[in-house]
Amino acid sequence: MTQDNNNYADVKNPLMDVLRHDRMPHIWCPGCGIGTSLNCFARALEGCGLNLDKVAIVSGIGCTGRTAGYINLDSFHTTHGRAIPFATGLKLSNPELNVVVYSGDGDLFAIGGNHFFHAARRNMDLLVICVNNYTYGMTGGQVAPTTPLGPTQTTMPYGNFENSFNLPFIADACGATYVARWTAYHVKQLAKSMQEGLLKKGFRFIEVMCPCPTLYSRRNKLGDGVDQMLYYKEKSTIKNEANTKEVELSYQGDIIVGKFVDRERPTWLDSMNNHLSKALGDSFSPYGTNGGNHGQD
Ligand SMILES: Cc1ncc(C[n+]2csc(CCOP(=O)(O)OP(=O)(O)O)c2C)c(N)n1
Ligand code: SF4
Repeated sequence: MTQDNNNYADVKNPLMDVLRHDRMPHIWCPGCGIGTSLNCFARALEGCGLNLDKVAIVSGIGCTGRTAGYINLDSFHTTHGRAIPFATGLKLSNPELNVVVYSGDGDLFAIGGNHFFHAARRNMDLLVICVNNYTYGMTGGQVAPTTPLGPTQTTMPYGNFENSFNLPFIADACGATYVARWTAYHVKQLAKSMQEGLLKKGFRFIEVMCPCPTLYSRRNKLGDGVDQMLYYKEKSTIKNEANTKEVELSYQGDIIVGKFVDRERPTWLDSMNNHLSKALGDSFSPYGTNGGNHGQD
């Protein structure tokens, strides 16, 4: 290292081992929060102690969907809205894998909403990380199921009049074992939460609020990525164990962040094995029980 001469050319980015250098530069706009969220995820991977050969990441389509291509894990960039069913197949065909779904709010809750509900209901053993930037970034800023009442979008030129989803409440009501929300401002808490999510079993959900300065903020005259970070800083309150019914978001309103749910439920595979062992006795061989060590050696 030659730091004395202020020459940092030889300094290795500490997260480079977790990223695919050959895929850089990335496609994200200046001030976009997706990269910040991915930095937190890379830190969580580095610190979690899992064998990364047994961790896989699955994304749908969208700006957030590009994450799968930039992270140095076995990664899959699937079709729009289908990250969860793809990840379910991956987990069930190789239960030793720790499978992470990383995608946008449009991908996971519009076209992919049905898959989200059922995977959570079944307690499929997946960590789902949703970047919520309130919009369909990649396709030009159409209204999303998370867009709050009020702001304009390309498909809502006079302001959005549709009610939006409260994502932690949906995840909680459908039975997720872990539910948290952070913003791109809360990098330490987010990285810790992602690490907890990686190490827990069952259907785990983390919402990450991120600025989309190019489409959402510019269209609504909210400034750039830094202005949105200031908004997150000033309007967020940490409230662990908050009632998820009460964490609804509104346009530039207060934001409740924290770990809202942390509970135990048998995963889909555990339930199937228990049920069929009881029903069929010795003629049934439980399937995938070493998936219990969940990405550890
Ligand atoms: C079946 C199908 N329908 C629609 C599209 C177009 N499409 C691609 S990305 C996207 C929206 C992505 O929004 P979001 O998931 O919020 O991700 P962001 O780009 O904001 O990160 C849409 C509608 C598609 N690729 N495939
Ligand atoms: S369009 Fe929005 S979400 Fe997509 S990379 Fe740019 S800032 Fe990020």
